[in-house]
Amino acid sequence: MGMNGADRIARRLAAAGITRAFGIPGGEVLALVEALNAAGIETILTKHENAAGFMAEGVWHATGAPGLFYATLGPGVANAVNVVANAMQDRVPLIFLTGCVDAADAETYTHQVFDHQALLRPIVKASFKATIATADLVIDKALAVAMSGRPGPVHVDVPISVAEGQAADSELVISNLAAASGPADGQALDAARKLLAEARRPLVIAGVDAVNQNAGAALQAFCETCSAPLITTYKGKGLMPETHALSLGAAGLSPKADKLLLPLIEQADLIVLAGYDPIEMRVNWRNPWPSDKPVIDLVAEALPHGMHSVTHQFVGDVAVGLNRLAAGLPRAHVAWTDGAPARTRTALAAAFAAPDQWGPGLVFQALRDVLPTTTVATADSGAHRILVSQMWTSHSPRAMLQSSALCTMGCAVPLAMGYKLAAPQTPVIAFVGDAGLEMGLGELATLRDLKLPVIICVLVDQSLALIELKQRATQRPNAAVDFGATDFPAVARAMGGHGVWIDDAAALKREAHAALGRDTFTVLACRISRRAYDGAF
Ligand SMILES: Cc1ncc(C[n+]2csc(CCOP(=O)(O)OP(=O)(O)O)c2C)c(N)n1
Ligand SMILES: [Mg+2]
Repeated sequence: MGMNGADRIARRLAAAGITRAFGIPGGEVLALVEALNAAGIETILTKHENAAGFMAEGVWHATGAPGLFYATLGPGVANAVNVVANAMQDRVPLIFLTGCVDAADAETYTHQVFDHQALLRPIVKASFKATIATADLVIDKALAVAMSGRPGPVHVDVPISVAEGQAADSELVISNLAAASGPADGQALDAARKLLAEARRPLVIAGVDAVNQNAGAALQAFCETCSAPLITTYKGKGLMPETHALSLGAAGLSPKADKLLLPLIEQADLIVLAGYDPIEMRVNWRNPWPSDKPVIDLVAEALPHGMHSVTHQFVGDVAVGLNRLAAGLPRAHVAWTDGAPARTRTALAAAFAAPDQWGPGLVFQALRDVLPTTTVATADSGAHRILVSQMWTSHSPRAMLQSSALCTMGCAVPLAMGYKLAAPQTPVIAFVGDAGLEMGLGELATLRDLKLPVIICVLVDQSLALIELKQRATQRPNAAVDFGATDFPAVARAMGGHGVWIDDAAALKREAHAALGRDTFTVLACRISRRAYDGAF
């Protein structure tokens, strides 16, 4: 029996290590769904295409293979726009397969038909349309583009006649692009090494490129060799264990953290940017240092961001770059003899210590205390996310997943689901606001069907707390930010899980412990007051 285009597509995806695909089929992708399963890629039904994309991202974090999701033509594609934009901004390698009508039909048939590629092009690294001769070839190209340099989403539009038409494999198969290398010997590297050797107050800022290039171990060795304190972005949390004496935790969205960190940056006589991509950072991180500050920038790909100045840039592998930079360093490098980084670390710990009374701070602290250090947490978008990102101690990279560039709501639960599906032994908790959970509530049914014991901690304040804070801070009248109470425990039960109201830390710890041993999902509905985040971050 010959192979159709869908089979050739599926075979290439399976060869790349992909084992799961998420989405909602329509008639136009049925051949693809059949072929994916035949190739050993399990197709998982979700309730919304957007959540499908985030589940695919969760699988990527757990396995290292690019995420795969699909949508049918028209409304399916339109529903996925948010997660595609997220993958672009948040540097996630996602392959997005869509079904479409054949070109000749599109000239005369209009029902559900629009130009998928035109819609998606501004928010993908590349968009391909498969033809019968190139169905497997475009998949190899898509995989290479999605995973190379700074990862991101790639779209492949598959016309029905291509998916269903018979053809032989194309001869030409694109191999993966060459691995990134580090800075070459030469004047530029010598100059940077000299700067580092002479620095007495070096400081390192690391971000998502370092995570995607697995540069954590090299980063820690570099910081220790140079006695340099480390600030990460939210995506960079855990690149070095946040319990490490040189860790100053994460920054990006909290003015309170910035107030302690920016003065230390000012004192630094050298800044080393290790895979730091400022797309995660808010306005305090625009020009956070003067343009004559010595800055060595190790980055996966050049980024024309204009967010800050650098004096020495090296494009390539961040870990190799760090190793090569430090290789020139004399032993027993002495730095920060006045102990300023340690004082900043102490001040940060005090600023984000959980208060004694019940509220979001105590929720995050209590859960961090009882959940294993191997736990993977996800966070949605909102006030809860900023506080939990500042408070949550990450022990390893990719242990706190979130949308910190696009900052979309509705990501935390499906990210947690995808991760848990691919790493069933790992405890997984999603932190989400009440509005964010309501935005994606349908996926609780998917959790039920997949029998995934994910823990969902929802902060119930009947408020778009982050937006309400901004509204009040700008002296605007209260409007469109408050909403009513949802009985989340009842919803959880109705959708096949377990749910409980929580009003104190002791009950929270007890219920979190019980959730770890349950074989279905648990919603911990933490009831907090409106305006509970005032002054918290
Ligand atoms: C899809 C989307 N819509 C709107 C926003 C703007 N926004 C950012 S935070 C937020 C409030 C979210 O409320 P909730 O989920 O209850 O979290 P809280 O701030 O209360 O912790 C909103 C509306 C967004 N980031 N994403
Ligand atoms: Mg809320």
